[in-house]
Amino acid sequence: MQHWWQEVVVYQVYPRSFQDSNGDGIGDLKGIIRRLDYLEKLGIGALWLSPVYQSPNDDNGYDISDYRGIMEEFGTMAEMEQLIQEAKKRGIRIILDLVVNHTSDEHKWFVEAKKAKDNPFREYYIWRDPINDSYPNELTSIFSGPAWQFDEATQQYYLHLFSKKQPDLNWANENVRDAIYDMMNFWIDKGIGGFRMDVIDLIGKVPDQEITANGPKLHDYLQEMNHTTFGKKDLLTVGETWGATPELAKLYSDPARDELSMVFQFEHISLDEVPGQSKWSSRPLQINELKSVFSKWQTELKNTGWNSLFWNNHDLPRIVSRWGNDRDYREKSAKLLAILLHCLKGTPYIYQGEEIGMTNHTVTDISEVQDIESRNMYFEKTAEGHTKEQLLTLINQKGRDNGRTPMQWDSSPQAGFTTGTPWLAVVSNYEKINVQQALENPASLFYTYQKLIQLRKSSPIMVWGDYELLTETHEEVFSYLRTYQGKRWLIVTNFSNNPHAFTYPEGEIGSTIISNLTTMIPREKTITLAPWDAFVVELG
Ligand code: TEU
Ligand code: CA
Repeated sequence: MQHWWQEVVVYQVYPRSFQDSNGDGIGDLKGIIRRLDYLEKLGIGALWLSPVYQSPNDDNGYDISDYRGIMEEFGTMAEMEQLIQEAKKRGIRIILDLVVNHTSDEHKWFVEAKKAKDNPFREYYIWRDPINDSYPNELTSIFSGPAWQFDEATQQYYLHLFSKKQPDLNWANENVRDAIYDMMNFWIDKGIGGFRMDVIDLIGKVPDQEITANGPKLHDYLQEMNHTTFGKKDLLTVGETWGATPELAKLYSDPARDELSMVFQFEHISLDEVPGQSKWSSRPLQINELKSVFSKWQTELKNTGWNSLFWNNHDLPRIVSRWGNDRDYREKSAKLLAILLHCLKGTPYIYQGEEIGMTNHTVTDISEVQDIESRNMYFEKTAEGHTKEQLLTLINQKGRDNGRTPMQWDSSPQAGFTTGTPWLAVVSNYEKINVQQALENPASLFYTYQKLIQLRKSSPIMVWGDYELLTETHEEVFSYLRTYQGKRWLIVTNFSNNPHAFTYPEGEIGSTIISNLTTMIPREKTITLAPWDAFVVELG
């Protein structure tokens, strides 16, 4: 069976940074509604909204205090409903961010739970007695430090795998699961198109055995969720699963198992980290490793399950600054990255600003950093003796604020994002890199993305074709075939600053489907690819 979510491109909006409508420096729902025509022009079929629920913003909305209320800074429930309707008119479905591994410590469940050991909500969370006057075990928080926080009043620790203002829910408790399914149905009834599920691989945790990801009950819970909520509705459901292997991804996305549409796997994303070390470690990307990771996922999920395709999200540095060349070949390398990713098999995701080639930004002092993960790392490592310069270099490379700077709409002050003072500084290159100039230039990156999205609508081969890696290439040339019903597409990319020779495989070279070259595609048997060349041709 074919599903709508296999044929669309999804666009992620980080509401805080997309478009401010009232000058308070914070993006909001009205701002998003105002920009729907732009998204329609791009051609997307779904919009993943990072959390818009009520939240004290310890982790920018990923700490939810009321799942059925809208954050005041973002707007009202009426505006949320309007967004769903206005998007629908433009063929865009709204995908909500489902953050149910944890709540905010200001959620009424936790406020109750904290009151007493015998409070009816106590077991909504994970409480343990101290052991030898200290932490129950060695579990650590993804945002630095121990994962256990002591509560003086009741003399127990609660678990928080993220910040201490994000206590983990106890999924082993049936009441928790029922309350969450109810909440999901509340949103489904409002006409949303699906859910992106935050760190969903953690909900089956067994804290006493120090098991966090991929716990024994994880898939039971997802099947129960599927049957109780979205199962019969053909919604898009995508799980965020940092530790997924293809084997695990098949468990999640095999339609016969009634779980999710697909997951975000992060194997490619970790390729410039030192194996076994944290996200802050780094080493150069090897294109050959990227080829093998993508090829493995394409091949393994060929018959069972479905891939998601992405370079960016609100937790990651900008791809053009990370693996492209934002200094000498910004637009060209960004076009290569777009063509390479969108021609793979799976559902592509674009993160706001990626379509105009927005870049990382540089800070010179920790006071400029908003992201809790970066800040906690900075203060922890400072205490361990690392220098300010060392730590800011890491934050400039990998810090999450890189992806969260305000959307660059035009060359007016604050890039057209706000008339006030933005909550996070606009990147200084906004006069050159912005939506307005991208729309005025027919050769811009924006139109490469628009064309890739149009092609997906007109070419079944792009959605359904089989993938085959061409291995007889240079280690910096990534080239592959897609084949479908007797048709073949050849994708050729020179993922480097160096020229490389490329020899066409057997077959007649047909028309050009898309390219980032300013000239015609050379058609001799062996050609020289210039740095960052990328093109797709039909192959007879
Ligand atoms: O991210 C999960 C997660 O593990 C990230 O914290 C990740 O390790 C890190 O950001 C990489 O830089 C999700 C959300 O996407 C993130 O924004 C939230 O902070 C986190 O869950 C907690 O809800
Ligand atoms: Ca605002």
